[in-house]
Parts: sequence; C-alpha cells; structure tokens
Amino acid sequence: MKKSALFIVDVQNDFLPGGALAVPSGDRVIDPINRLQERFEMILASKDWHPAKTVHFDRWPVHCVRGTEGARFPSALKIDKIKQVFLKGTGESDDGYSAFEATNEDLEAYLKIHGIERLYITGLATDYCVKATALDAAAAGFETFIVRDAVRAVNLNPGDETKAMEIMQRAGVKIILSKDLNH
Ligand code: VGL
Repeated sequence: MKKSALFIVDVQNDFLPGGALAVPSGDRVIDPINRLQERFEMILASKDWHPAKTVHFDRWPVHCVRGTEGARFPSALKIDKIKQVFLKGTGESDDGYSAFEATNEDLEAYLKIHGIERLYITGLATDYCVKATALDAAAAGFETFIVRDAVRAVNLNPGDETKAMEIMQRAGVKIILSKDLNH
C-alpha cells in the first residue's frame, strides 16, 4: 500500500464568500474536506500568509495578511487532525501560489521524511494555488490526485477551471471524486 496524505490548500476566510478574494462557492469545499479527513491519518494544509505589503497585491486585492481574520481557517473547517500547516507567499516579492514554496517548512522534504508517496489535493483555488501545488507535486514524483468535488476555481476568465484541469491532467495529475477515492 502506498502511503497517502490529504492536502488542504488555502481554505481560509478571505477565499470564502464574503472574503477579500472570494472564490465562487468556495465554502462548498468544507463539507467534503471534513468528510475526507475521516479517511486519512496524514492531513496537511497550506495557508497564504502574506505580509501587509507585497508585489502579490499589485495583481490581487489585499487578502490573507498573516495574523488577520481573513487568513484564519474558517470555523466550519475541522482542523484538529491537521499535522502541519505550510505557510507560503510570506515574502514581499513572491506570489507563493504553490505549497511547495512554503517558507516555514519544506513540503517536499516533509512528505519524503514521512514516506508519503500519494497526495490527494483539495481546497482553493483550482486555477491558482491548487494547480500550482499539484503541478509541483507531480514534478517531484508524487502520485497526485485532485479531488474534484473538494476544489473550486476563481474563474477570472470563463474556462480557467477547465484549462487548469487540462494542464494538470497533461502533467499526470489524476482527477477523482471523493466517492471514488480508495487509497
Ligand atoms: C490564490 C489567487 C491569489 C489561491 C491565492 O489560493 O488560489 N489565488 N492568491
């Protein structure tokens, strides 16, 4: 049996409806993620953890400034089983889309030390941080899955979500539904 981890990308208040950079229906990922957590021992998460001033905010509204309410996990998300949170976008000149760019902990090293070979990725947003994290995971040699009912896209341009899914699939990432997950 390959050892698996559930990875929760950026499920933070600012990415939910009403937040500073709301992902449409972003809150809909919470229930499936909570349910999936019952089926994993190794549960990891990332957070956007920006300084108040960063080049990232030239491109995006101010969001997920470290230490603020917008950067917190929503209260509906189950967090007691999360073993490690990877903080990214922490510099003034980096976007930090991928959880593999985390600066508090090296995600690739962490996964290798814990013998994880297979990564099930959930969270926000499909066309940015989920995509960047999945592409880095596949490139680093992890068997990588996107749990389709547990991710949502920003879709700044219509079709961004479809495009992101295609790019990930071309890179070897597999797209599955929670109900078909059998790790
Ligand atoms: C994200 C846009 C800007 C994400 C972060 O978490 O997907 N998207 N910053």
